[in-house]
Amino acid sequence: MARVLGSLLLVAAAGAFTAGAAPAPPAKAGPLGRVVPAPASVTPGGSAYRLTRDAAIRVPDSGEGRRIGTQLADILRPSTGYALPVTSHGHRSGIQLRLKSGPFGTEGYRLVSGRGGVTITAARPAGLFHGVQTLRQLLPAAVEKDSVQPGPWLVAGGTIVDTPRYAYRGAMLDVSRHFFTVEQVKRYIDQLALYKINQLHLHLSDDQGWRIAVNSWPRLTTYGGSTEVGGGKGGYYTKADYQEIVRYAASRYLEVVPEIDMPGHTNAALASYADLNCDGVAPPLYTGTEVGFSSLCVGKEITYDFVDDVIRELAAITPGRYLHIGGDEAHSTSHEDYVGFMDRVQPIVAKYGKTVIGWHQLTGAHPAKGAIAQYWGLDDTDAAEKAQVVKAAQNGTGLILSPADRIYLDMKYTEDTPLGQDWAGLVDVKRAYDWDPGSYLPGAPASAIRGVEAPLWTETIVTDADIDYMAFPRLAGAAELGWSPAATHDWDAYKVRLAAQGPRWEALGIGYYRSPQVPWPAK
Ligand code: NGO
Repeated sequence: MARVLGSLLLVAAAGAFTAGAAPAPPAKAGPLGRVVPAPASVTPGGSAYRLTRDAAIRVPDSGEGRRIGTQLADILRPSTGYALPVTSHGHRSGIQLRLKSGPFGTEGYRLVSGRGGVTITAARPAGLFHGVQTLRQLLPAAVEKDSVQPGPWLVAGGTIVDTPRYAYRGAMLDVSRHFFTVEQVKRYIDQLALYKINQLHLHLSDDQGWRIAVNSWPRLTTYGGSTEVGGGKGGYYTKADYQEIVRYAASRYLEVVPEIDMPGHTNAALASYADLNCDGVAPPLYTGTEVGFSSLCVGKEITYDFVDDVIRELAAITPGRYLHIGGDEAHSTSHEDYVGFMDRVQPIVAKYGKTVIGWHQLTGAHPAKGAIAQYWGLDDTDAAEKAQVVKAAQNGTGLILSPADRIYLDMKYTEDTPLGQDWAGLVDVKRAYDWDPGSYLPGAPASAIRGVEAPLWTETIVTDADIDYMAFPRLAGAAELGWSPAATHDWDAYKVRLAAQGPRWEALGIGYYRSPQVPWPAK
């Protein structure tokens, strides 16, 4: 009784009590370090901060700092019901975002919380943005809801100083096997941003569909984009659509990495243009899920005209540094042809100002200077194949780690998982988290490891709910592997921080998999 009364008094004090509202939780802030990905350094201490009705969000005059403050206000206003003016003037207490040179790098930040307010300081806007994501997680999960909640809105006292372990922290969405609209991609971007993922790799072409408009080859989309796995209507992005995704991603500090998979995984292109086929005959569109049966015609000059046009047009609408050229499972291309094709295509990417990323089979050809290989093997991949990747890394090729039996979000969690595949085995939540990118490929120099990426292939994934279920909670583990120092790695501590994300996902409408490995709070 005393506790209930205490809660009611606190709710009244917070000024948000409405008749009939559920009793507020006890007024205690969650621990300062209860954040995913784990911050580099957490020093709890001092009084908690209570966000109140009269608080302001103080921001720098600069455009980006102000925009980040406005994004924060947009998250906090509906659930708190507070006005939270975003201002560069005055001294009202509350949340302050500061851009100031300091040892934060491009993405790091410092967050100080105490009785008088919360201050996030960063050298660059990306750092402020990431600090804001940390602040969201320090506030109660109900802050994510879109209707007024009782509060109280407490942030534990202390200091977080944070900076990422890896510069490349990616997630891939396969929009070819099933097409996802701009709105669906934006929804995923919002989810990724909360976990400080900074690269969105879009798998834009495959056997089942070509998803990006290329003006010089219009049938790629009008015909090649007209279906998907299972025979649905598919779809594609106009250039304006794609640019809208790029813009939205950039506003959340994600860089878009577009992929055109070649020379294999190209049936949609081959079906659209007979000339691209060695025999001059266009195959039918394909809506199955087999891999490895298609290849661009490596010996024909028109193939390189095609590749040049596609890369030129795509590079022109891609502000990011990278262009992914696939290169996996070219089972219908001889080794010699594969090497020759990659030798010709990589310089085209460079000509249009981009850095090559390829699946790790690229290391079996001649990776261009500065190229990055994306490793998607398994723990027990053949030693010779791993050695080839390690050797390339020793010779300067960068690596992105996406081991399929750890981080492929399309793998089933258990035998009973209704969606997904199991060719790489079952990937439960612990398995997805419990590995170290730094030592995963022994012999690869630490400087070669650019980071990690969690691909979501969509042979069996159709809806937002499907994405949610496969990505959450495993995506959070991938984000932590990319961001947090190796010293923080500990499954037992992680699963407690992860469990605290469950109510946040519920508040955000994310239908996650309630893995029995994680001590979720009762719903
Ligand atoms: C493989 C294959 C993809 C599949 C995926 C399914 C890579 C790099 N190529 O990963 O075409 O969609 O598995 O898990």
